[in-house]
Amino acid sequence: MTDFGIKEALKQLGVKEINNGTATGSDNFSNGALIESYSPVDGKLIGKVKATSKEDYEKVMETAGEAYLSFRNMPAPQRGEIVRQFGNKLRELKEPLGKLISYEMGKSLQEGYGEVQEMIDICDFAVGLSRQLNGQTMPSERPGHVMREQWHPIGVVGIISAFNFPVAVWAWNTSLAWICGDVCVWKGSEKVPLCSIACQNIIAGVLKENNLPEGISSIINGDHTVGEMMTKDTRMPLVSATGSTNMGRIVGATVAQRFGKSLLELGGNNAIIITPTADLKVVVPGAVFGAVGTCGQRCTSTRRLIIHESVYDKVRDAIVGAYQQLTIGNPLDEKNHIGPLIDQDSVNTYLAAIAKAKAEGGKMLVEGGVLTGEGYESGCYVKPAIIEADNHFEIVQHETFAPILYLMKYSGEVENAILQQNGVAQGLSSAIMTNELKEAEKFLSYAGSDCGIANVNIGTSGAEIGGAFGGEKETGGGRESGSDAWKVYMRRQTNTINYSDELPLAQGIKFDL
Ligand code: UN1
Repeated sequence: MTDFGIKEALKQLGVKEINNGTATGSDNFSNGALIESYSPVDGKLIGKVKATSKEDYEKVMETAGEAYLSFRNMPAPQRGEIVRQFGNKLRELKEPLGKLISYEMGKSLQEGYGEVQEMIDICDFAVGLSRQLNGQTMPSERPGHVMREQWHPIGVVGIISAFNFPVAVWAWNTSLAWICGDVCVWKGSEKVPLCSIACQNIIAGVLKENNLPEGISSIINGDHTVGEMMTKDTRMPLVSATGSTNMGRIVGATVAQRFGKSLLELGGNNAIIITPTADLKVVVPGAVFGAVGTCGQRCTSTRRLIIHESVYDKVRDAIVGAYQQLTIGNPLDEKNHIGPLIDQDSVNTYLAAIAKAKAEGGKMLVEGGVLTGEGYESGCYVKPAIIEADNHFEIVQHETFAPILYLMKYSGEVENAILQQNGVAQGLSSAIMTNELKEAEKFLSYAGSDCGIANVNIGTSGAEIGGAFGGEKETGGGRESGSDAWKVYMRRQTNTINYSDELPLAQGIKFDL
């Protein structure tokens, strides 16, 4: 049987059978237990990674701290040049890295390549930005005075990322942090540790070629105990964490306790509102890709369709029809639309959610279930399900990281749909399908969607790099990647400079000596 070039890809990326999971550039050290990485694609062991012990972590933080002291001296456009080279290496290695992502995480090969493309795009974005870390100047109320603000690097940035985007989310953070003059310590998900190893090998090569300290980029590996070392560490002024709301609640609280900053990108419960004038040609691919892409394991995955009652039957039938075309199987085989869920726990969560939705009165429109037989030996392949449900069902209020789509109706005006769309605890992504200008603008207004991302006539997932990415409410409030997200990786300093011979006080205060 073909291995779809996986062996060759691992070789090209320098991923071995046993890897040091604690690394700062060329200096690898790890004393912790071995983490085994099994592919959800075929259930086979891909490789092992040594977890990070407390002593390993201390070494990483020392190396990172030292690297920071020299890296912050490098002019920002020169740091941009390093990120440019990193982006070029990613272009060269797009194929093997995309394959590894697909094999270790289980997303389709196209999406694996897409993820590497997101890394390349953020590198390009960061290179341009490295000449635009601009502060403002302000007129002073005092004669002979100037006021300005400057943006300085913040220090050692901690990055915690999730299994579903094993590499892109790291790149969103790290490429901006680097051009800002920070150094990064990355804990990827212990479900996809080899993707982290591959990325670390790539950046370590670039740093070495440029004679730069290895501590500019480090990885650490392990479970939440390693995450805890980061959240409690006062040497880490910023922790950027992507993952579940439960994880974010703990990270946010722990980091806040020591007055650190956190950037949280947590769960979503994303809906598409489908109005009477919606164009089915756009609705069907938008909703179906949103719901089943990455096997429903994106934080931006479409979980709910809120459909106007006048078009409900037509939209439901079109979507149910499209589900019949979906092929589920090895994601490295490009004829398949959908790969497996990440692991057995995830399959159990999926099954429990379907059972709960049924128990709450949901009606199955497309039955789910676990696939068995040839090609499905890993036990992680499931059928995407569609359930007619009510927004207030407890299970609908909850983010289930699996391909389960809930359909619900609204009647009357778009405001009623917006109410349902906003009627969940999460606030990441949202969309409206309409050809009515007024409806679209209402949805985008202050009285419209309460999400960080609000789209018109496209789905909820697949955001581009240029925009700030993140959401409100239980999604955590952080913004990454585009727009002015760079500011979170820097500290702001306000300067007032007196070039006169007097010392007038602000607010006209007199203080004569
Ligand atoms: C995530 O699922 O954590 O908008 C990130 C999207 C992708 C990123 C998703 N660009 O779907």
